[in-house]
Amino acid sequence: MTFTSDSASTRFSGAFNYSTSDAISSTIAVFKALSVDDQLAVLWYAYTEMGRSITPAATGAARLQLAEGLLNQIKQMSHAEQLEVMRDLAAQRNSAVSRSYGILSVNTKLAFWYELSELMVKGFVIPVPAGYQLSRDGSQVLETLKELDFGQQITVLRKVVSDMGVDPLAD
Ligand code: 45D
Repeated sequence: MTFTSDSASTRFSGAFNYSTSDAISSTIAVFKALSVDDQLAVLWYAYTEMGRSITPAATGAARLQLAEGLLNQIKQMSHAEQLEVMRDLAAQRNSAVSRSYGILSVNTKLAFWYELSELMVKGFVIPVPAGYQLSRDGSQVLETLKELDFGQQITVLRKVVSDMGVDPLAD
């Protein structure tokens, strides 16, 4: 079998596309294998890195209205309860908050996490402890995420936040 320059370039671009989508899917897979705490910490660090590129306008006020009740509820909770709620979401544990979250659209789920981060910055939500140590896999996920472009980062984030919580309408 011979290879023309044409097929070589096809193979090259195929490999390139593969490695891009591979970076995305492996980042998602490694993220999902992290401990619940590391998942929350990576999300938080991702937000601190991306914060400037996500404009409040882009997240859409209308979208947030759907999550507003949930966010207000969380705002009223003690720090310990807030942490528990977030751990329940990441662990897909069946709780009232996980079920309310589960019916949101994917973009509203992203907007929800974005807003939680804003509430953290404003001091309404428990902060990540200053000395928190990510596992090696956690740091790896974060580094890979930083190297992706914005659209690819969104793809990863959409997938991980859409899997969180519990879909009360599923089976
Ligand atoms: O004690 O609608 C630990 C666009 C350790 C446009 C902890 C968009 C133990 C369309 C567990 C760490 C696509 C731009 C404590 C939307 C311990 C549109 C605490 C995108 C205390 C929405 C951990 C929006 C804690 C995007 C408190 C990209 C962790 C939004 C908290 C991205 C983590 C939002 C939080 C992101 C993370 C939000 C709140 C990445 C939030 C991340």
